[in-house]
Amino acid sequence: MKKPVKVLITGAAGQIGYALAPQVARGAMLGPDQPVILHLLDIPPAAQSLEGVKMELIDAALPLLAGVLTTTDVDEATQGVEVAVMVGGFPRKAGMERKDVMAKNVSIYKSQASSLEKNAAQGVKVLVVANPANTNALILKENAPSIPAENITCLTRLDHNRALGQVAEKVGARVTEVKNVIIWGNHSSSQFPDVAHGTVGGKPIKEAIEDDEWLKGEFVSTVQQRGAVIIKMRGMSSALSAASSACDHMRDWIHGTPSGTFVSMGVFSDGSYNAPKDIVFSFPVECKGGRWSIVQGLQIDDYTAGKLKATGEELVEEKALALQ
Ligand code: NAX
Repeated sequence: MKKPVKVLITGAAGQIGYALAPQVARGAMLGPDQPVILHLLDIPPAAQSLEGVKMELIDAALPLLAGVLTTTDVDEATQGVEVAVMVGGFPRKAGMERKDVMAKNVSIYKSQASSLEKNAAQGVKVLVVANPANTNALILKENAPSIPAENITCLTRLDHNRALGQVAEKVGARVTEVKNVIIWGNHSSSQFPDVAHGTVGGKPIKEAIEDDEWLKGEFVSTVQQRGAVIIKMRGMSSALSAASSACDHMRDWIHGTPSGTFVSMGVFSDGSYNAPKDIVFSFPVECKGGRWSIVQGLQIDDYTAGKLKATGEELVEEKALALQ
């Protein structure tokens, strides 16, 4: 039996946490033979609910679950973790300015960054889910200088998976037949879902669909606005799909992407494809040996370049707001 891996989930009493914890404990993130010890963190008002989540995890008798720690103490939660999924954050409430929400999250991510830096296992891999995901990840990186920048990422895999799903639905294919879509930029409505390099059943998506108007119009806006539509339909934001995508993100990062397949991850920008440097930007990446690398050499037309510029500018603006 392998040694259990300690996995931190912050905001674990929330919607995504509730969906994510059992998926991790069933091996969806680290593999079907990898035991885990879950470190579940939330804030004091959610402490009782967090205990309830722990009780359910015990009741589910999950074979890979080697332990559950529930706590409202950040330093206890980050102790020895090899994987950290940062779901906790401050939501935007009615009447709140964007900069006020940002300030709240900056302060959360600063203190959690310091705690991870102090207590996490060397080589900890961090995935930020909480919004504004790219900028929270950037704040975390800035405040945990001893954690390598390449170990800090944010979730745009849900948007990527939404794009795969839309293409599959449109052509009536299984989602596994759709490959190499890209989400560029911010996990916000400025993101650009791009199918120019994607295939379905081995055929370029553009040839399989032959409807440029749909690909440039409805497809893009459906992926960009999907989160808002789910809120309208469910009365709550995406949780099942966010949790599932977080597992996909970490699994591919750790175990690798299949040869010739790339996925979208929010990673620290090196300026590839003219994206601004020193922000967390979603790129197409390949993963091997526990490391990601940005797929290079894709042809970018003027239309796409304009979309990348716009989402990059939004991220630069967010960064300025966060650093105020
Ligand atoms: P919930 O409000 O259900 O849960 C958030 C949890 O975080 C709560 O239990 C809260 O008590 C806790 N929390 C707040 N401050 C904390 C702190 N300082 N330390 C630890 N825990 C803290 O939200 P949920 O629906 O689970 O969404 C969580 C986050 O994911 C939100 O920021 C949301 O906007 C974001 N999302 C990001 C997505 C992505 O693709 N990157 C998609 C889904 C989701 O919208």
